[in-house]
Amino acid sequence: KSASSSQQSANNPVSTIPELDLSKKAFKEAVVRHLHSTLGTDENKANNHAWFKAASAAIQELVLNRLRKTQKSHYLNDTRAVHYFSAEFLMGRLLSNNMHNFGLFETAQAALQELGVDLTDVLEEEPDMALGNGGLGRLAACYIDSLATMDYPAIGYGIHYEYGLFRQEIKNGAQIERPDNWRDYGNPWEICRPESIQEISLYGYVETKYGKKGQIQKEWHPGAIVKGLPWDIPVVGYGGKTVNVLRLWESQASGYFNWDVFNAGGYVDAERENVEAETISKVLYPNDETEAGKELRLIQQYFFSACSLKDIIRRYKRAHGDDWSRFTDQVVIQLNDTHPAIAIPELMRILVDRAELDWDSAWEICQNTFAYTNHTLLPEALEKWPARMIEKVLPRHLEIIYEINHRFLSEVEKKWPGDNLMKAKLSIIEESNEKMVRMGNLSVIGAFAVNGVAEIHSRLVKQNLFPEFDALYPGKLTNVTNGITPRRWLKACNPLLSDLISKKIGNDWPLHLSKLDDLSTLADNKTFQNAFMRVKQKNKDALAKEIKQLTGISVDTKAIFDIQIKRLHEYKRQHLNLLHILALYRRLLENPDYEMHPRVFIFGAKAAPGYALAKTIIYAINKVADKINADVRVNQKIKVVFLPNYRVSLAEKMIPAADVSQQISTAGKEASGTGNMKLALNGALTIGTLDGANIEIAEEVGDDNIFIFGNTVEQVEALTARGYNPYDYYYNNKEIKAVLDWLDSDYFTPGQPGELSPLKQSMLDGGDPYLVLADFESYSEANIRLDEAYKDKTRWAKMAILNTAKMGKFTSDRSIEDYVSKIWKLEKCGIE
Ligand code: 4GP
Repeated sequence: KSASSSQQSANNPVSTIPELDLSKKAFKEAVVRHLHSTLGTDENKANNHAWFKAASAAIQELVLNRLRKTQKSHYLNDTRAVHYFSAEFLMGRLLSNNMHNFGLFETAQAALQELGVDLTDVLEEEPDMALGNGGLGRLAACYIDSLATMDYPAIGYGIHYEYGLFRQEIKNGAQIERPDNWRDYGNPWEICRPESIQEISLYGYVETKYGKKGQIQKEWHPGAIVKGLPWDIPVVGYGGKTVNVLRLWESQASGYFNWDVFNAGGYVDAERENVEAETISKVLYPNDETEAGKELRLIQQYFFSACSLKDIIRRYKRAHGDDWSRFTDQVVIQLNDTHPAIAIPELMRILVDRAELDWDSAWEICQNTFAYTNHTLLPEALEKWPARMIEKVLPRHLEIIYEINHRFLSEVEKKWPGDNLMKAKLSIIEESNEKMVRMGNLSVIGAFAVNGVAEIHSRLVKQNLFPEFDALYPGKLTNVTNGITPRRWLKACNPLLSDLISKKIGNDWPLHLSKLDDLSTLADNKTFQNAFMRVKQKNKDALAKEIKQLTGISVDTKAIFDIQIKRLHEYKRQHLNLLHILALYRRLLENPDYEMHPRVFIFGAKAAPGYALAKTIIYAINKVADKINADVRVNQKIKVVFLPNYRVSLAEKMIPAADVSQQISTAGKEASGTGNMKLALNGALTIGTLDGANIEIAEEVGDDNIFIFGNTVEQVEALTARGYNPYDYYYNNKEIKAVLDWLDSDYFTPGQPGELSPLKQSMLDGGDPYLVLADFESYSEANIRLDEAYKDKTRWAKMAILNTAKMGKFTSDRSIEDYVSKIWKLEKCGIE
């Protein structure tokens, strides 16, 4: 047995794969070899970044070895695979994750230590791969981890953005956006695959021709051709057996002359289009869940969808030639939201125009290929494109969309004869001032399965968003509750807790998360409670250091660490949290003996650059923080911290240290949430509304172990129907009035009164669209319950343990099994 095997700790699963059974010595040699011959430096000169590159290269050797074996096995077994189309993959860092998934983390740590290098410092050198905005992108990353872990043939398809989500700086309290140069010093994981370049077309016009049998044929004469260069990021499954791929497309000028434009005398224009090709994959659109409606974004969506489809078809044809009859046996495509929905008419175009299948056969293939996940009910977030824009960029696709719609509307006519209102509602085309193409409707019509992401969300998708589609296509709409990978979100990010858990219940919980339930029997055990809370304390100590370093703020690590981390959006109600902080502040000023356990309110959030009120909320949090943290009358009791540049790697440091998880969206607005799962898994107690996955978390942990407050979906609906008036709350609740009025003063923004007034206005004259004031009192009460609970250390420890113990349901492995059994119908393909 090699050295590494004998060193396996309780937390490190013994790899069953010989080539991964690397000894410390072998790993050391590999790192040094890469330091010398890949990086051209040596042990004496190397800085942490060089060590990071060398360590990554050493791991990548193993990764590529397993990747080759996986691909060979999938090829030989001619497997059915899921193709996960997503405009966003929020991957974070990969080195630590890959080490953990290979079971080599501790070996690597020891090896580097012998070389005089601290692995923790080395890991800090890796830039986050932030190719996503938030929930939907991080979900995609968790899902490809689980797919590889469970040996399912799968490939992620997306865009190789040159700049990921902006880097956030805070200057005088305000958010500043800086470019995210994540590849400035190269990326050790990605593999460029010029041999798999694809070309896609844009613009131009459609010619109608007549075939030999007099049939109508359409030919698209594109105005521009763009090259898609694939970059592959290996996705290592836990245990290291399967390594799948995330394939990201970079756009490049094709070098082809645009003859149509050239012939018309437009030489300059032809050149310009070549240059523009490169801008397609330049930046990730920072979403504020409102539709930007930018032509470039539509082109991005088409670009990666079309490249990916070509790639899939190339692979299919290699095995099956021109026989399309097996296509839907081999291929299922999951559309992660509507962003890749343009793939539906694109596949129709390929089948009808290129493969010359008749429409009905093509449509049958199409409808059995796609499945669609909806991630939000916010009406402003449901994508619509002006028909005129699609006509310009993708003239043939607009024709195809019209044809799909025409045939679809005759189905509607059959079901609801003569009902024109129904037709107008379900039509893919919205006949508004400007004709719009509704991508949601297109997705529901073109997919064989549609799912929401938590029970309540899927119910609302059926009841409120697509009720008629549910009647028309019974069984098509379904639920798959989101999940998170416990490898990244417990094992890797919280080693102390992982070790403790493994010592108690064995080390296979990362693969079988429901095993955590075995901890329930220890929830009352004093020794275990102490050990559990000691871990929490150490994690809080570590976060306190990080806070000090990032913001200069000192926090009391005996205080309650109360964390709200997520994109900044009014529906997520960071401002409800803030109003409550202001209320506490006032209570303490009025009564210095006001009873409360010291609490540190910690925020992390990026606001979309164009979302003014979200930026005002960030500014307000920082200004309130400045004031409170400097106010000796209260700062032993409350501190407020806004950690800049919230991202995956920062989340990994914050989550293990949380006592309290804030999940306080307006009921009915948060589709699921996944941060709620990560925090509870790490032993934080949720204060939350009956929204999204909070409801399912409450079911799992039990009402005694969560702090639920606020209006339910039904109450929100009733309140809105009655005519909600925020002024009722403003005038009837002195505390609400006082804290809102406070925002008008210059107390928090000395010399600049009114800077925070837009926030107050949004909750009064603005109509308080997310019912902050309606939930304030109930929220305040829930906070008092929470404070009470924290006083009783034994009770709190028990509740925290039970939160960790009861999170088994929320492993992304379970979500993937749900997708597989309900939608994808895949079989595992193990590698020898
Ligand atoms: C998010 C939802 O807001 C969140 O509730 C959900 O957990 C997540 O998707 C994954 O399903 N939506 C987005 C978006 O990220 O861009 O619409």
